[in-house]
Amino acid sequence: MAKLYTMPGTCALAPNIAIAWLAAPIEIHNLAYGDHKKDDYLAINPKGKVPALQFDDGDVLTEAAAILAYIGAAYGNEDYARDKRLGRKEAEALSYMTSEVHADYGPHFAAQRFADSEAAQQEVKNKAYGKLAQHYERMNAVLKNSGTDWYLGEQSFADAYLYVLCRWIEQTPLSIDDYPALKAHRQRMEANEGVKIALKRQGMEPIRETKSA
Ligand SMILES: N[C@@H](CCC(=O)N[C@@H](CS)C(=O)NCC(=O)O)C(=O)O
Repeated sequence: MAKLYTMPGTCALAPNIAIAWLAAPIEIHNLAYGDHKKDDYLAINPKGKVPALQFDDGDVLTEAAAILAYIGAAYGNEDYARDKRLGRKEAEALSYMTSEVHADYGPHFAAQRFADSEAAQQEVKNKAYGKLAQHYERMNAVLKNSGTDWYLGEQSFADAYLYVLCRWIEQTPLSIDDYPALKAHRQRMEANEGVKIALKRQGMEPIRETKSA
């Protein structure tokens, strides 16, 4: 069976949720923190990051957006076909969330990759929080304007990734209270059975409005 590599607290939760939603025959292998930099895993994904999807023949697919596209195409209904509107909008949303929003978390998670001194690191972090605030503002508006419970007006994997981002905000000086549509989305996601299954598989707890993403 194909295997998805995850790690607690990470964006691998999004494909993990997708697998739960579609009951896709993909096993979850939850790495302990730190194992992603060990030789055994580096032989699977030399980038030393999660998620990675390993197929039965040994081939490996990395990058959350690509993995989600594969899961949708292989196990989703026809709306996931790339030429359908939901599929197109989902690809757009996931590209934005992975390459823009996640990327702007870089200075928060690993400030040392961006600057040397503590003061300079704090400065890049503060800049990043400003950019993240703009992202959350935008995503809050998209969700609100959808007029539905779902980011794109219908359930899609963008909701799974959005949930990851709405967990991470707890680690920052930003507050989910400033983004009411996102806060309500996060609460709905925590009540979702597939999300509960995925969280458990990844050794994670729901937020329950505490400061512990
Ligand atoms: N561009 C990659 C980013 C993957 C990524 O940064 N994963 C994080 C967890 S959310 C990770 O494994 N970080 C470990 C590290 O950088 O040491 C994707 O979208 O899948």
